[in-house]
Amino acid sequence: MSVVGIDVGYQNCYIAVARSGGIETIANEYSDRCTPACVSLTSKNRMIGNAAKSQITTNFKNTVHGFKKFHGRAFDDPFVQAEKPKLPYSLHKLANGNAGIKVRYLDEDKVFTFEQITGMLLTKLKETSESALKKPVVDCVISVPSFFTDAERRSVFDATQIAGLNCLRLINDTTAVALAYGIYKQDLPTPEERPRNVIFVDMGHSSFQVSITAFNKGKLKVLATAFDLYLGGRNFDEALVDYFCEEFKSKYKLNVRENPRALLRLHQECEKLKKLMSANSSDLPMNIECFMNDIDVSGRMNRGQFEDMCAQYLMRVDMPLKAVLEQSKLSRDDIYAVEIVGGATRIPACAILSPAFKVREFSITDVVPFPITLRWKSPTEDGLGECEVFSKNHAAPFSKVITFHKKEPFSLEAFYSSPQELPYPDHRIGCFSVQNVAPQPDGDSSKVKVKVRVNVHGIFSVSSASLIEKQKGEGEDMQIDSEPMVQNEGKAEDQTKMQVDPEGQSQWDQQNEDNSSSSKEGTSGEKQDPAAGSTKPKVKVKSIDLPIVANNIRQLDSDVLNNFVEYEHQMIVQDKLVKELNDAKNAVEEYVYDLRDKLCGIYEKYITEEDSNRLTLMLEDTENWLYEDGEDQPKQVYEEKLGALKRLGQPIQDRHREHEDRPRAFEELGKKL
Ligand code: ATP
Ligand code: K
Ligand code: MG
Repeated sequence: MSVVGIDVGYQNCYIAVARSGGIETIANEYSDRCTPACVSLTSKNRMIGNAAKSQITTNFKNTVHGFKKFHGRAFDDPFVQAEKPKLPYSLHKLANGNAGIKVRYLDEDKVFTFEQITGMLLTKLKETSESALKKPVVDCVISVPSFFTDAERRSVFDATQIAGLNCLRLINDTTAVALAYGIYKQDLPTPEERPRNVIFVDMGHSSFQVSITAFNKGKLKVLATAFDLYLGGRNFDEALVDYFCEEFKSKYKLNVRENPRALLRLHQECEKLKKLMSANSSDLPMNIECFMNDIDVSGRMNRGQFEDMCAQYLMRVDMPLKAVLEQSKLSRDDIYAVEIVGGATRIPACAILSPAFKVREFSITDVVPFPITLRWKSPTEDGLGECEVFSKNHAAPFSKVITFHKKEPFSLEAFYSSPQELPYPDHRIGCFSVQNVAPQPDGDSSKVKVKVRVNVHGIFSVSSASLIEKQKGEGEDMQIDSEPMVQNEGKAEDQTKMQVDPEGQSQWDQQNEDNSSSSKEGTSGEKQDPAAGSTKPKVKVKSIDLPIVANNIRQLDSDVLNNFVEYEHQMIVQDKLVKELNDAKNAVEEYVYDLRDKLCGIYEKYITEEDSNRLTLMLEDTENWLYEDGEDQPKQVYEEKLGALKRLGQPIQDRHREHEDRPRAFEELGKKL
């Protein structure tokens, strides 16, 4: 089974796969290595990717693009509200308060969540992978911005479920770039040597991300990440759009902003102009025919002028670069290189996960971008308290065990502890209730070990809890600490080691799960804790797993998610039916053109003039029918039409072939004699 790496961008998506010769980006049916992040809903089907992009200006109310940052967000979220007036499609407030979209689909008003929209996009990318690889694709790695919070990550993860993918890892954009950089380097410093520090800079369409990563042979460790959430290619396009809106207002008295279709066209033209300016410093024209009210518009722009217009954006590039240096406490002299990317360059990252392609073991340690705090309370006991469980830039994935002493069920609230730096309006992550906690038979508090974790996807959870039954003569464990104790479980490297075995499945995920399940033995927390490991005697204790009820903010209910999975499946079937119908219709059209050409060419000698004229007339009728009554017929009608034409065309074709074959047959016979 192949693992594909998918870079789901705000504007562009790329798929990479490891093949025997190296890593390859997969081309779609348009021979394009980049698939637009665009979904268009119509009265008959869905169009996704390139086909949807061509609908942006024609079916603008039902063509969804630029939606990546709506994942895991409330409708009332200030970011969503700020974007809303700029969108050609309608946002909708869902029952759970999340933002969704409202479109016409199959001639009905329909509301979709962004998990569903990204799910549709992923369905398309899955199909593209499958047709390129000629086998089913299920396992994938998806890149997400390093600044994505818990709710956003869970939302993207749900989208992968809807598309029927098995997401092995949500990898941070800049970490994926770092992995792609490091995996082939032969000259990285040995583990004993000072690491090589590299800065990665990713300017996408919607945002700007920077990381500092330290490399040694076989491993990378992200030291810090920083970002400007609202700085990307989009800003440059918008600067041009603003400029031309003003220009066309004064020059042609056109109010472009009031015409969504014209505005979308202007956006497309401005992006083209921007790209032209990257390669060309001279004055460039901007011409759009029949732009609005039948008016052709034109304007000019050059690189110098454009850079002046964008000075405010270019200035902002410095801040995140300074921030990563500051956080990592490195100076400019400690930096080996600065690698600048955007778009397709990052995706070779998936190679490491592919069993088909033997690569060296490479360990990845990422960071927790925002500090996470846990607060606990029980209904009656006092002992309300809180503790920062993951500091900023803490290694991830990572698990910790926290020991509580409790007589009754209690709940743990997780939240991001520095709201001022959080690019998300709600600092809560979720609430986790630890259930079935009871006092010991002698009335004392029970020892409850709770495991908290930031997993490979960068998602936080209270992943397990167990009650440790008191044993006689246990010594210091009998003491009741009033303060909960936090212990690291293992070194970060142990948690993240990824091994790729050439013939097996990608194992690192399992290995990670193994790591976590090993903590079910009561002593493993202590055993691996560097501080306590050597001094404490191993004691055999009885531990009972406790159920945890998790309630994460903005999370889809599991039955809702299951319905979405089912509905996606129905839509796939519907799209397939429409495709078969279109194929049947196209087959008629193709046959008409082909036969007509041949009647005046190679078939001329094999049909009487009278028959030929009659058949040509019939072909013409069929062609007209296709544009009129035959425009929208069931598949069967097209199949019958094609059958009827073939009954007339086939005998001519047969006579032609017979004639062609005859001399060849004589020749063969001649050879034999
Ligand atoms: P994000 O990372 O924000 O989710 P993305 O991954 O879709 O977005 P990329 O594919 O990395 O974005 O980059 C797309 C941006 O790069 C667009 O704004 C596009 O116009 C811009 N771009 C592409 N080629 C050029 C070029 N030659 N000159 C200038 N800009 C370009
Ligand atoms: K991209
Ligand atoms: Mg990107």
